[in-house]
Amino acid sequence: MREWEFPDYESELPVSEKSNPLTRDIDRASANHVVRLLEACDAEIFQEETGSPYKKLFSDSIIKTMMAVAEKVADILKGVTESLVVLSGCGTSGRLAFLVATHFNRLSTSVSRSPVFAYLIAGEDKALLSSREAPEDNAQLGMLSLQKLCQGKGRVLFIGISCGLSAPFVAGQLHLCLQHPEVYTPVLLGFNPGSQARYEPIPGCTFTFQSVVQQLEELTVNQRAFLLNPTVGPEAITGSSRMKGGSVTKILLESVLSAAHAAAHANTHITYMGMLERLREYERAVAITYAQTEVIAGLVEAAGQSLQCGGRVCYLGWGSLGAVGLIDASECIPTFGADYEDVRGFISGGYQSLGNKDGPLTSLGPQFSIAHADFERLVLHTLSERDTLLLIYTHCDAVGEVERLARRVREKTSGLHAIYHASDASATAADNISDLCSSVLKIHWPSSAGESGDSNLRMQMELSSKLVLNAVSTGAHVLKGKVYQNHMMDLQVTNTKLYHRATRLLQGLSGRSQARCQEALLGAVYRTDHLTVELLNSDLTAHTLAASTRSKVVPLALVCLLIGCSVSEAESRLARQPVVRDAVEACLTSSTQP
Ligand code: S6P
Repeated sequence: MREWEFPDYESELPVSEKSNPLTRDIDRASANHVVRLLEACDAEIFQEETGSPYKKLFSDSIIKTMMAVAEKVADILKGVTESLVVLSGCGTSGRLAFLVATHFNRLSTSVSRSPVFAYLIAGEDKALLSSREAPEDNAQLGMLSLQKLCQGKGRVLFIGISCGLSAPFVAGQLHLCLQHPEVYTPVLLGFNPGSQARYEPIPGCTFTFQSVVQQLEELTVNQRAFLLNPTVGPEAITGSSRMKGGSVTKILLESVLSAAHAAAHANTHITYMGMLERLREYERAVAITYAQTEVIAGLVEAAGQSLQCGGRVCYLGWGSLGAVGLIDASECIPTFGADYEDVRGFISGGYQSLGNKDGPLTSLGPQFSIAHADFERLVLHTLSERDTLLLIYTHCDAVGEVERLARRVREKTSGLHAIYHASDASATAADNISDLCSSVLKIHWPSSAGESGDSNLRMQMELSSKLVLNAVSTGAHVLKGKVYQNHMMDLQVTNTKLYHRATRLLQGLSGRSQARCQEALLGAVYRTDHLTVELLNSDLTAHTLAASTRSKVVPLALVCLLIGCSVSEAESRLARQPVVRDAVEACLTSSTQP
């Protein structure tokens, strides 16, 4: 058994919020070591069940549930009109819902079938590209958006994704499904045991996530609801479910939907061995990716240097790999308190290639300019040697266009790198581009990879790119000192989950009571040493809303707690020591000295 699997290891926390013993010292690791630690954490995804108290990805019950859900999807694909498969979630979970739904709609269209997949994300399409953490708390919004989407539909298979079994937005939608079983069949996807689902009351609702899960569990007996919740171990950076949680979400959804697609359109059967093989393909994709640890570490190092000296990291991706880049970049804002310009994604063809349902969002502001043309117009002329640029493409993309852009970037900076996916046959095709780059992560996919078709190979390349980019953006922020031990110190406190996580972090580091830590947190949110009774009594939503306009809330609160100083004194201390990890360490040392 792993240390975190013992019942007394951080026993009050669900697995998704525990800190991973493997990465306790990740804040002190070199780029190379960071990548090896991430590899070790990702390996837990495929850990066998033997000896563990938890259900795992390869557990019999998980494979069988995947098969049963695939059968339901196949029925819908086989052509009942007025039916829909809805994938929904918040933050990364919603972004992956988008990525997967879009992929499978394109696949349906390619075999002349109508698209039946739809996605919902809390905060709508804006949230695909930017941080929108507050709507996650809104169960009513979840219900309304599902109701609106499914108006007039006779049958809906609803797949709600919440890695931590915690998002009220998704709980509301599952609740709606349970109220209308004649239309909806609910599926819940997440990575905690049902007993660890969030039990906190949801304002204005009679249900909690936990009560919804209990109802779902009862219905699983007759296959009127499904629960897909293998445990994959705590995240490398505590609570950062964009990492393992996001990867497993992608693996599970794609395995189920591709089995369903093959059953509906190629007359294959959904079998136990077939499902197992799909999962094994992803396990091999992860191994193929991490076989290149050294090169990935080089990218982490380069990106880390850029962030440390005030430079930027830009991902220039093609096709769905561009979308993977946009997603990774958008997550740095809430996770590390980053600015949108620190890590930024661009996709060839812009919104047309992204395929989001609301179309172009460019008018919403500069961070919504996502096309390569925008990059050339707005960013290219500002590049310098401080910046790191990553080209992300495959042998199937417009290699001539990749070369053209590479040449333009190279005129400005030598910080150009490439992530290039190639099948055996085309492995040497891109040498002109390699010559322009400081380093090339060339991932060769054996012809056996994606045996079941181009679509599967593409999805594996996406996962592989996700792992590399997660390593780059996480590793770069670790090197920048944004992580203390394996905790994100500068997280945004913009919803209740993050508020509670921040309070726990403050308790753990300062040893003060929950009430005292909440006071310090609120002091930092409102930048005051004198919290009024009115402020203390206002509800959490008001606090998380106020926090959305503030930076460095958690580090400030911690300094106040450890030093016993005023908020403004803490602000000047942090200004003197901008590396958050060093500031925290300095305060911890001085607070333990007599
Ligand atoms: C996590 C990411 C968040 C989560 C979101 C949904 O790294 O920044 O945006 O995806 O909070 O979490 P969950 O547990 O409902 O999937």
